[in-house]
Amino acid sequence: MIHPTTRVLAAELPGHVGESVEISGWLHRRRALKSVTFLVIRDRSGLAQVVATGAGPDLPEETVLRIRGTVTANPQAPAGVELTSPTVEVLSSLAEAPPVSLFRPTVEAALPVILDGAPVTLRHPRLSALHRITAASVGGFRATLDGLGFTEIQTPKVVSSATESGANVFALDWFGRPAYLAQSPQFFKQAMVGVFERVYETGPVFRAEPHDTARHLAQYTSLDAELGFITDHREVMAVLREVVAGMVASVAERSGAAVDLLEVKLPEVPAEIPQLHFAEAMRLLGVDEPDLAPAHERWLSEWALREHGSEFLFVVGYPMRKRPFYTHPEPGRPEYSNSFDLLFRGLELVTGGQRLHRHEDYLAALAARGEPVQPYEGYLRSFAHGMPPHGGFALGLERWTARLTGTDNIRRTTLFPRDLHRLTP
Ligand code: AMO
Repeated sequence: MIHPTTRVLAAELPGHVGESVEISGWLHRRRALKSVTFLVIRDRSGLAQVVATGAGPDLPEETVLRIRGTVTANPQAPAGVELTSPTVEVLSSLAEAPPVSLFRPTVEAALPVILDGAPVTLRHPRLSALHRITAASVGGFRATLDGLGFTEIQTPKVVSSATESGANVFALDWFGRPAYLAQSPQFFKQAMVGVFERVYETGPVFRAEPHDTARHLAQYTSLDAELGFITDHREVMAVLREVVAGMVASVAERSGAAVDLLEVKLPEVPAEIPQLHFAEAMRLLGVDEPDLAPAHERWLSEWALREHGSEFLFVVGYPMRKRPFYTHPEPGRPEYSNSFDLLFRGLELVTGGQRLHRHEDYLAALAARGEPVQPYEGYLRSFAHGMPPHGGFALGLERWTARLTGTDNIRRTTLFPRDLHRLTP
């Protein structure tokens, strides 16, 4: 038998004025004045003020408490109510003090202190707010694609061949056989187009990138989608536009308090996101390179804002030689591809495009790159058995929340980052 909880959340207190209620949470802040003691209690909904007469219980901040008291209106209290005449029960006392003062409005500690202490430091409302926004974003990603007839899938994270390139894979021993941590669900999501037509996945991917930058992790969360029966990459871009708009709407709806706390300026997603061909981008930048450098991405984002009033920009038609072998070439200009990146506030957020879909095209593409067919046999079966023209994209979740919230380093939008130096906590 499940007993109905008698617990009232901090945010629900204004609806209970005059009643005796029970709240539970962490002691966020204790302030003893001459004749009264204020206890601020933090739960998943927010903060509640409790007023005890006299010295009140002398407990350290972060003690876990259950408190019974009377909900009393007080215009000076946060949300206009406070709990008076409290009885306080300790549910859990502390073995150690937190590494940062969680009650201060902002966390001034250096990034490594925050990351090392993640189980505690993330309790700070400003730090947990970032992750509430992430959760709302994933909710929006799912809801949008569910609405467009996509099926959610889960695919293996241990694989037998590299998906994106031979470099940057973590090798491991799988019962005596070589195996790798998956760099992306690319092959599986394509194969599942052959089953479901439209699929998506949210999950971890692994890149053995030795870069020590503010935008690279060795494990990140990839929001992937793939759809069949497209004409070309432009249909994929149209779906992506809907997905991004759905994510922004979900963030506003499901994590409004976090958005307000962090004073996040949510972007407008234009009905049609402006786009620029890679060749044109090179001309504007006055360079001739096979790929965009981070400084180029920043410049192009500023250009899109200036010229089109958009914080998003599609760069399409990247050179084939910089894209993976499954990429579909641009008809009539085979040195370019039917691929795109979506830039958001100065950073590459999404990569996607149209894929090859004919078996013989895959065999030719692998041969042209001097790659053996054998490691890709499982993948190539989909194409041997008939696949529609298809394409898809992958959005880096930690980058998304970082750009959305103006956060300087994607380690701050990752609960437990894994990078060149970091394997704990
Ligand atoms: P790509 O390798 O460009 O494409 O990755 C897609 C998106 O993932 C994010 N990203 C990263 N985020 C954090 N740390 C990293 N090391 C990192 N690397 C990439 C970026 C990037 O835009 N299979 C293709 C996608 C597709 O075509 O569907 C792929 O994985 O936001």
